[in-house]
Amino acid sequence: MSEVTSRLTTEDQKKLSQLFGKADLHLLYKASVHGFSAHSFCAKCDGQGPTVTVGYNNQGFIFGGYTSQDFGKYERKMDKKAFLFRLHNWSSIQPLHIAVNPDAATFINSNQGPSFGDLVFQLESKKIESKPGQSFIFNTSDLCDSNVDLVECEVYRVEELKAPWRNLTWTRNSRNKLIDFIKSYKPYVSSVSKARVLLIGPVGGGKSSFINSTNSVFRGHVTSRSLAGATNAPKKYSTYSFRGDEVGTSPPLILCDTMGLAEDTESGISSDDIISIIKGHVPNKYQFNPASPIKAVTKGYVKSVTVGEKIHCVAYVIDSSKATILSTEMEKKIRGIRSQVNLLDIPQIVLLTKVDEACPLVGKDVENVYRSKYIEKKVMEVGEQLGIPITCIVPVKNYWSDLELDCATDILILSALVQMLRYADDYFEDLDE
Ligand SMILES: Nc1nc2c(ncn2[C@@H]2O[C@H](COP(=O)(O)OP(=O)(O)O)[C@@H](O)[C@H]2O)c(=O)[nH]1
Ligand SMILES: [Mg+2]
Repeated sequence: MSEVTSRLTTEDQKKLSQLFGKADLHLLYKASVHGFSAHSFCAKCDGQGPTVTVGYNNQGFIFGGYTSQDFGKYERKMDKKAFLFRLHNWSSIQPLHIAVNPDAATFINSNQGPSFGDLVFQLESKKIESKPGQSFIFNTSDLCDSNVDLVECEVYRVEELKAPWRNLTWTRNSRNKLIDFIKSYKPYVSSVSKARVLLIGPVGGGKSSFINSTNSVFRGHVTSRSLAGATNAPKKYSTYSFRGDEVGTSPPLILCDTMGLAEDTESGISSDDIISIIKGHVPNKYQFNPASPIKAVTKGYVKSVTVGEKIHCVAYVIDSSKATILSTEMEKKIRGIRSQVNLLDIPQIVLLTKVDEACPLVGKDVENVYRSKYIEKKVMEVGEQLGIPITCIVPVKNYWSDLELDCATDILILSALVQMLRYADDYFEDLDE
């Protein structure tokens, strides 16, 4: 789909952003594109954190409300940070800011459209309903010259930066330290020369791109090795060793790429095949057949397996840019796999990809990743959905359109790799005991 463009001019955006301090706006919903309906609004805006709703009437008035709370069906919430506003098209006139009455609750309820208690956007009838006096003290004429007909309604996520919730140093020196860690890493078990990490996740999550990105960082320039973005997703099992100027001829890591997970039971890799990979029975280049998982009698099945051929860490690769990160079916599927992987005592982590797409502040500057409230929210969300501790979730931005390497992007990728090696070592230590 072509990108939906904001109706706010740059000047309007600047004025509106002033009302929040240091914040960026990310357009989630535009009624003229997504539909003047409560259903379309809910689909785009529920659970997105702080948002600002912007209404337009045919007299050129721009007005609306801010809430720091999630929108969610039939939910009533109190929000002391909520406010209403109006921007004026005369640049000399400051935006009007109407703070919430501190004694009154603001009820957020997306049943009909964005609601701020006294101001409700009735999307189906393209009107606002305004009954000032309870949560906010204002005159409808000040907001919109009492012209309640809506020609457009947009909802933006308000992206704010906070003190970093995880500390990373973004210098060349710290990048090089991560490289050094990888170069000097040796698996705890002497019979194993490389840690094997299996990447699992829904199609399009960024598995192949992560392998390409790793290869790029190790080589010192952007490369394209694994088939990223393949529309006809490969059904082959592929294992990747690396080499490169940065890490020498044999860095101690193998990344294993699988066919993606699908929501239904017929397509996508089966849980049985995943367990066979983890146990080391699946040969490189094996063609999966979702209808018939690999068995001991299947051609190529690896019968006697050494520790080095087994998987030592599993990484779930999940796209952070989707409004709902994991559907109920996908959550169930991954939880099912997780419980089997737990029984095998394999450490597991999550790579939360596409953070540049999920949060525009990170898109502008990758160093904002741990300062983005939105990314933190997504980390919590995925942690809760999969029952994985936050410490095991690493946000990454892959090299997907870039032509040149960038220090901050390298640091995120290398941090994820270091985390994998550390977890693999936990596995080796447990084996030794
Ligand atoms: N913006 C953004 N796009 C990404 C990122 N990683 C992957 N992509 C895109 O997402 C699509 C799917 O990625 P791919 O690696 O093929 O996913 P796979 O099916 O899990 O192997 C490709 O078009 C990539 O360009 C990322 O970190 N940021
Ligand atoms: Mg792929």
